[in-house]
Amino acid sequence: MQIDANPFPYHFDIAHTALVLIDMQRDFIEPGGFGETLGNNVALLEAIVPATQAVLAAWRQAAGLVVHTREAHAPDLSDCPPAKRNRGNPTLRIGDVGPMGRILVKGEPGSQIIDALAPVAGELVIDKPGKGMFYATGLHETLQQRGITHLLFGGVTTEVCVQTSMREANDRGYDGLLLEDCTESYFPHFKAAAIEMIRAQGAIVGWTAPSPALLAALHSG
Ligand code: TIU
Repeated sequence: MQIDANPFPYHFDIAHTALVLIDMQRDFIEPGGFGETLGNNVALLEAIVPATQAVLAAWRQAAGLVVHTREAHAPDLSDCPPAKRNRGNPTLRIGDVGPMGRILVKGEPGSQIIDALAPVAGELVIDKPGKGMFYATGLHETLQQRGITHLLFGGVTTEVCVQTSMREANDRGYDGLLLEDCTESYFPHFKAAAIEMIRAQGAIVGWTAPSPALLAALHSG
């Protein structure tokens, strides 16, 4: 299968490709979570939900593997480096109680994937303590066991957890493609810059494409 992508076409086989949705959890997308405690306007991120829903539905229809990640720490914060918790001057720190439960803690309401993109049986759900999806998660081994070589990315935020995960994936030998309208940042110019730097220099980190290009590939089979 081929996607009309930048900087050149992206070839993939559904059986060896996973759709990875990064951190589409309430903590980043709804008021009262981690994103807002950092001083961000979270409203911007909701705009990608319809396009991401359409991709998820089409990918499920095609029987492709789906991976959902959440940035979430153990309740005792043993996997949260003090440097991460103590940095800056947020209104609430990781582990503190906010309007959606404890900020960025596993099992709390804020750490749940938003309803519109809720995981279903058979999909992988990965809690990660870092920005990148491979750090301290065991995900590389799981994907290798399943024969996954290609990764299609969406999620938030583009230049933080999505870009870090794409770079980690690139160094591990995966061919990654970022779905441009299924990712967003609190800073639109950071999103634009991340997209440009990913696909520069002959896809130095990976490919990018608008989601209709993926849907067209799936429909033409
Ligand atoms: N702050 C910010 O842009 N992002 C994060 O802290 N985590 C993710 O990107 N998921």
